[in-house]
Amino acid sequence: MNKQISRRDFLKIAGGAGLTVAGAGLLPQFLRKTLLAEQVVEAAGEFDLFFAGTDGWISMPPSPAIGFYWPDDLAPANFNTYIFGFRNITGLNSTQISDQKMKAQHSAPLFWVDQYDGTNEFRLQLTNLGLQMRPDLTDSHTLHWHGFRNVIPFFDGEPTGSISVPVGRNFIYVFRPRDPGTYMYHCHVEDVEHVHMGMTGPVFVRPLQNGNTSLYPSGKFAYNDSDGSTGYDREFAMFMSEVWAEAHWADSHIQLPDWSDYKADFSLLNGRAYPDTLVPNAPINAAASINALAVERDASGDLVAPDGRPDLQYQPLSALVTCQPGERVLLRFSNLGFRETSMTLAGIQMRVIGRDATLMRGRNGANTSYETDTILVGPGESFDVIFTAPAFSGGSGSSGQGYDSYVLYNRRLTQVSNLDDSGFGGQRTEVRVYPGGLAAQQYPNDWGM
Ligand SMILES: [Cu+2]
Repeated sequence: MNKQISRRDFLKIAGGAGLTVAGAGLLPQFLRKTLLAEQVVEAAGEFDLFFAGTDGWISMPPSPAIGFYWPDDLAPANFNTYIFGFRNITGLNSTQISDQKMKAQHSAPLFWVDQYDGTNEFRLQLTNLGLQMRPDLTDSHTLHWHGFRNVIPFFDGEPTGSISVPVGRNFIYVFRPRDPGTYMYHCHVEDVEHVHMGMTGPVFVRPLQNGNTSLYPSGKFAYNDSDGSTGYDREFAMFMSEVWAEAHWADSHIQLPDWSDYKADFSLLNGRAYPDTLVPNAPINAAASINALAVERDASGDLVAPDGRPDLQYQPLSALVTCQPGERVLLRFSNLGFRETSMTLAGIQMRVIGRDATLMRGRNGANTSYETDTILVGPGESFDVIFTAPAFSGGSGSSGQGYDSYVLYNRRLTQVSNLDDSGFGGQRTEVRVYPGGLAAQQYPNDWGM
């Protein structure tokens, strides 16, 4: 059987079932035939992406030790911070998949989907590889698409209102994304812990308007704007998260953190703290990056590290922005840390064209976008900003490096320095304007070189 259950059918059935409660004894069988998890899975059929939840190790930049919590004394060579996280295991065989235990990445894999056009449901299968450092925990995982407005509870991922994925099981989430924009996703099981431990990442919904080269030459848009105002040449995810060293140590040492003591030690952009934010992406297979950033994998299915940086093997996504004069650059900010961020792009005005996956337009169509150099992004919020790359000045301050450099950083001292007295760390990166020579972007956060 491969009959698809549409959202409308589901509501009709659920409503109908409710009406029959007082009536004939049809209800149990009726529910059994329509609402069992296995049958929805069966109805879902093939998947577009296959993710795994597991645990693993990442690396924060060297800084003074944080009590006895960090660097973590259980960390394998090259790493210092324990995480829970996701991996993209699409295309791996079953042996390779089980070999990805304790090889989670942070931030979680960047993926994107096309707006629903009536036919293109998006299916993401999730499996649970368990937590290798925590044999005492049998936590399930889910994939919750934060801010998504039209999800039926079954696929929402909030574990008390829908199902979750136990160790060793698979589940296919089915989406019909109707609202373009920048979202974030996370595991919703034990969510303070699983979110903070790293099961968080960015996801974009691409508008139906994409491909319309008469509105903007690239044919790439953030929203269905009808006038080309959200057209862009390059796009970059700016995903924000945090590491509280004590909580990560507690999870690797089978202790319980007290979340009311929360005090983040590291603030991250795309899973990295400055200056690692400037390190290139891990090698990307551009041709395979159809629905997700396809980080190159070795024969065992493990991630290939950025060149010369084995410590960043499980932090594949760069936060450096590269562009050429006159190009429109879309920055997709989202925040799943637990604190508000204050992101400033020094020397370039940004135009806020979307917030929380909503085009900046009033109900009467009025344009409510605005220019600023600073945005305040609360936990769970997203901002879409576009700036036009300024003329190449020949390098005031760039000392012959061949590009102009503009700093993009969090104005909050604790979140930009990580309180390391070297001044390094935190949510800081650069926008580099090259005079020319960059290739067109093939995937988000592609440097074009
Ligand atoms: Cu989880």
